[in-house]
Amino acid sequence: MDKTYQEISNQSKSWQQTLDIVAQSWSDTGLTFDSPGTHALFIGCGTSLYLAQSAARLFQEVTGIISVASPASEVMLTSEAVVPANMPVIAFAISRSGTTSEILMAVDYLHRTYSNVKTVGVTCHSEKTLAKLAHAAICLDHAREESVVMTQSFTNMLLALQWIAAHTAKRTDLMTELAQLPQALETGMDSMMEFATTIGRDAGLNQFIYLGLGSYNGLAEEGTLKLKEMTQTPCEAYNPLEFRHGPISIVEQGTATVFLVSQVHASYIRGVIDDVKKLNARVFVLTPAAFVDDFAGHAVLPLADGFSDWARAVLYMPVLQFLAHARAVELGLNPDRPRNLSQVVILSKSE
Ligand code: F1P
Repeated sequence: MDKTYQEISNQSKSWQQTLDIVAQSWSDTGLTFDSPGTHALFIGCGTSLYLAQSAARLFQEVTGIISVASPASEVMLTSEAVVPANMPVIAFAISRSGTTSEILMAVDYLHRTYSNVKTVGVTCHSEKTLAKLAHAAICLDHAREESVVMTQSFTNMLLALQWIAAHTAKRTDLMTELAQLPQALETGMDSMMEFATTIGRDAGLNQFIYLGLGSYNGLAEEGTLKLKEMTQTPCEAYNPLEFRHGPISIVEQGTATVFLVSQVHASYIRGVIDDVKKLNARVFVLTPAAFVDDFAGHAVLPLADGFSDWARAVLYMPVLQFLAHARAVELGLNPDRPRNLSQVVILSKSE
């Protein structure tokens, strides 16, 4: 069995490990959002940027703290447009490897340029540069991968940031929900794998559109990145309501549309589903089990009930990861060796 598959399948275990250590890790940073006006900044590259985008939405949603996501490169190249200048900022610098050039350059730039910014490395490699360079670090070494593509590291780092958000907001109800996610994943894993494998093996599908709104948009983007990395399949991610505003032109026979449905937006998303169906798109819906009947006639994967949209976010990801993996295997590709990629992008001195 390839490493990628093992790492996707390991997530209920690694989520539990993250939940076991995150309270202590956050407390050890000594940081809080208690000072009035403190802003949150989330930065990363590639998968870690999509993570930053979801995390910023999730963070602001429950804390009310202004939260911005940015590619790490823009922190140093267009810093005035990204970094709040006159208020305290906690900047979460996300990088599985802790060695990506742009993230290290961004943290170094923040330290040299902004005395109002405290940096927190979020990483799966405590021994690498980021954890030492940043003012503080959240290290999830148990969630690192041997394979190139990021799967469990994405969900674990997101889960840790969600826990910090819920803790900051003093939302014990959400912390309780997060604590139930490993079991929900364990219970749902087989059906997720089966659903994803059926789609991934379908030779009639030639392009994929992932649709997610708000914090789910970063998840949709990350889903497409898995497909690109492992299979080089044409794919794009959109906010479902944005999809009608032009991009819907690309729908044709053989287009798979995969909807990450949140409970509160379900009625809006149903309208988009009707529209793409009329254009002969294939429709796949991931939704809490209680809403399955609302999507009768489509291929639906019921996700665990009993979670708010906010807490359920990471539960969508293993499905999209399994889908990319299944398609890679179907196409005869090795998921552990994606084309043109290595685990880390390190820029040469002149770049
Ligand atoms: C970020 C990243 C990965 C991508 C590739 C290169 O890594 O862009 O998302 O899959 O392997 O690196 P990191 O900064 O999170 O280690």
